[in-house]
Amino acid sequence: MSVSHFVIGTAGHIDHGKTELVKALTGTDTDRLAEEKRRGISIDIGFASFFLPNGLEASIIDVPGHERFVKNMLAGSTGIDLLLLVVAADDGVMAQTTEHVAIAGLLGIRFAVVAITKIDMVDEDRVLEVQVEIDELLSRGVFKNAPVLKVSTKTGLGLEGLIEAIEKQSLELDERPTDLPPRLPIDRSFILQGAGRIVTGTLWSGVLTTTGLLELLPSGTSCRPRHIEVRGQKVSKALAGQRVAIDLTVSGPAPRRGDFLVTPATFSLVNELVAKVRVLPEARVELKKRKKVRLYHGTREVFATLSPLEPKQILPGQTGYVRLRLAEPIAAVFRDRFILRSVSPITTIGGGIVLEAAGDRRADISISHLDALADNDDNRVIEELAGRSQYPLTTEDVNLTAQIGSAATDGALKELVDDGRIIEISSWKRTYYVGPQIIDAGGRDLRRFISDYHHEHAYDFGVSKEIVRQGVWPELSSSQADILLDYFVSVGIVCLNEGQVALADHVKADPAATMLAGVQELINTFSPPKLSALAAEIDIDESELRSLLKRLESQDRAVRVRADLYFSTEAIDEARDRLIDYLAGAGEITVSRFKELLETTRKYAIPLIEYFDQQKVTRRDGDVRVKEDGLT
Ligand SMILES: Nc1nc2c(ncn2[C@@H]2O[C@H](COP(=O)(O)OP(=O)(O)O)[C@@H](O)[C@H]2O)c(=O)[nH]1
Ligand SMILES: [Mg+2]
Repeated sequence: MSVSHFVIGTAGHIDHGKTELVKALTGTDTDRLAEEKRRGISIDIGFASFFLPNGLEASIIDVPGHERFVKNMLAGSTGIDLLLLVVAADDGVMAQTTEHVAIAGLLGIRFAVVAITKIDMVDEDRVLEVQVEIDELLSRGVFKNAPVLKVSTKTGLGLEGLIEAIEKQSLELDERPTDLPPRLPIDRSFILQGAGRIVTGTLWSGVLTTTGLLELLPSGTSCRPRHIEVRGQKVSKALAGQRVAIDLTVSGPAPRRGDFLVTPATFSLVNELVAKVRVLPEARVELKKRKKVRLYHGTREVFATLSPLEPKQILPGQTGYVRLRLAEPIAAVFRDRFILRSVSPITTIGGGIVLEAAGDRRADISISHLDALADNDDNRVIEELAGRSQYPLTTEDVNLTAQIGSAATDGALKELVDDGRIIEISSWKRTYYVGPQIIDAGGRDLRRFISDYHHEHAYDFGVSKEIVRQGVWPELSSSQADILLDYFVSVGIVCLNEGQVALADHVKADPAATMLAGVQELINTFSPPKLSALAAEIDIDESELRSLLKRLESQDRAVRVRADLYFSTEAIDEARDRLIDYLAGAGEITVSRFKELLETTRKYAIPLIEYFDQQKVTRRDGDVRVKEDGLT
């Protein structure tokens, strides 16, 4: 895949010619601070636009090489696509050459071009020696195939070849995901006369536009973008992987380097990370319990306390899983990279990749879970994340938690569903994904819960959805529980009737069916017994009888005429027929005539005739009833 824009970051020891090389390539002097000009060294990061002959547009971030300014180098190196490693032919590989290469590897940068500078100052043998040093340095890591070019900014020798090599490498770069929410680590924040507050950074993911509000993290300050610029041009939107300058109206504390600019409510702050880390072979520390470290994430530095999970001690050159307790919250998500440095003296220890980013401490972390998350195979990661989620996830949820673009997520989910490794649930025209274990466990819990309920309330149809949610899935939102419930209805484990959930086989077997039929028979008369008598007759208590009657009513087999007075639907239909027939002939009817008509007593005739009034079959007119729609 190739890209339309990308970011190059310089790297290398102080005085090796990084800034001079950027100037030779772009015409821009990145040492913009007065102090930088006076001392002739780079202190902070500098920026230059770089238009390549093949039409590609790049931005160059020039970083300081001095040991004391590695912190600034880190702020500049986050989010770069291609490393421009500069090694001076006279000095050769030096301390910050090695350190910068290690940091770039840990930040997940995968492509590099190496420039041996100042070749005008040495003879050819020396250049060959330096080339050997570089090969040795890079042979261990991801940059082992990086092209090495010899240049002099003094004579201009080799610059064309360097540009060609950069063009060639750019064809290998991957587009950054634009279908994830935008996250911009701010590397500069300043007031521009006549404009206002400007922040800049390399957009990690997503698309930034001038519409809507943005949010600064960790402060939570809301702000409104007024203009966005990419390489000095006003744009309506900036894409992931671009250098961005934004003119912001901020209502609150001013943004600072280290802040993230995001869309509101898309990223949460976390206080704890579980991560896979690598300790550099040249680091002279080992990671042990409760080690205090400096953590660099995005453009931010925070203090953290690190404790290894596995192995218990991580030695130089080793990798392992650790838990990091952060002194201040950061907006980190799965797969974010970070660098670790010691507290004092400040040296680079190593770095890692975030596997779990949590607001609070998670107690139960299994190593096999971390192994799956640390895998480079997206399918395995998605299976682990979606499969272990306690609730059904949408494709967008999976995108976000896996930090993978939507096309890749869709493909992976389809394969996993086909293989039966993830279950697909459709509910209310949306599709959700959940792991087979969650479905198995959920099905078991649901069955047990409803079955217990059926035992205790044999004459109820089932149990209300709300009680099921609270009893089986107390930790889920009601819509999440509903999605699972819909699934169990669709696969025939439970049935749902007017908000009541019952086990499917319970409804089929209907253990109360005979009982129901019995009650129905007993009220199939114009003079049904009192509830207490009825209950005694079939040997159940009154509350059970009430549920049976309610059930009959819900099945249209009984009619409740008054509190505690039920007739079978058949009896009601018969009474209505007789009433209508009589009125058709006589035109009106008294209660006592109606009583005779049904061969019952006033005790039943009065509630029944009032029921028919209510049903608009009859209308009271003094002492008599007339047909509601008829004229006397
Ligand atoms: N002779 C010679 N001097 C160079 C070359 N590149 C850089 N320099 C000089 O080396 C010094 C350090 O360069 P600079 O770009 O500031 O180094 P940085 O610290 O890596 O940014 C400056 O005095 C440059 O003029 C080169 O190719 N040939
Ligand atoms: Mg410099």
